[in-house]
Amino acid sequence: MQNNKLLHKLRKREVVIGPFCKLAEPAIYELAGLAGFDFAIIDLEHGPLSFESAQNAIRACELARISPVIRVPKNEEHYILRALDIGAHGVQVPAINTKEQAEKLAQACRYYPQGNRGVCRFVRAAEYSRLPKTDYFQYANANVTVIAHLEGVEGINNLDAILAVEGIDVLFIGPYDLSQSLGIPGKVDHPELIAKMRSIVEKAGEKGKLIGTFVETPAAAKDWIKRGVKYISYSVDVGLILEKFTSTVQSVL
Ligand code: 3PY
Ligand code: MG
Repeated sequence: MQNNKLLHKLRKREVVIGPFCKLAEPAIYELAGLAGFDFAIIDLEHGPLSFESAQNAIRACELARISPVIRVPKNEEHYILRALDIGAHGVQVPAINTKEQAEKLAQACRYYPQGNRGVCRFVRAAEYSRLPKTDYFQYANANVTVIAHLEGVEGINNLDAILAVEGIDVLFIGPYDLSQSLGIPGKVDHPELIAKMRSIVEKAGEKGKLIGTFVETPAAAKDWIKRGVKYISYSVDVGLILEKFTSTVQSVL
């Protein structure tokens, strides 16, 4: 695992920023690195990428010196171990609603004794078996970043229990799914949603837990950073390209 910029900065409690990415093209990840992002989230929940193309995206991230994170489709051991085996520096996992789901996630990301991640060292993350056997397992446990999405009313109702689970590095508020769960789908600026998000951020801050969320404007990013959010997922590769394409056309014609 090279250039783990994400973990390095989060351990110092510095703010990190990166986009969700739905494109498989390795140049996107090189561009993200050149732009100065800390990480890119390769989206296997909503994006069309396969694990094979995600592996190439990870290679591009490493060359570009940003941390590849994979958002897996769901909280399932098999997805998580494949994401980590191909070399993701972290996993981001949707819809964590209970303490038991959070524990299952934390354990799926780590080998014994912290967890029960399925074992194979003939994988990219272990340099295809070149890394010494015992060192690899310890190294992998110490260097993974586990990001749990809190994005439903059930999760908010269980917030205290979820915050107490060891091995969740970042609790990530998904405003879109949360808006749907609150019965106001897509209204991510709705005062009720913002109030809920602020109270999660405050509660997590009191417990010393790192918090992340998704933003689409610099103003929103700055506001959440001011409130203590450290993991800023800023928009989506395709959305950022569309925004720039559109403003370019509009500025010329
Ligand atoms: C959500 O908003 O639901 C996400 O998962 C991230 O944008
Ligand atoms: Mg979501």
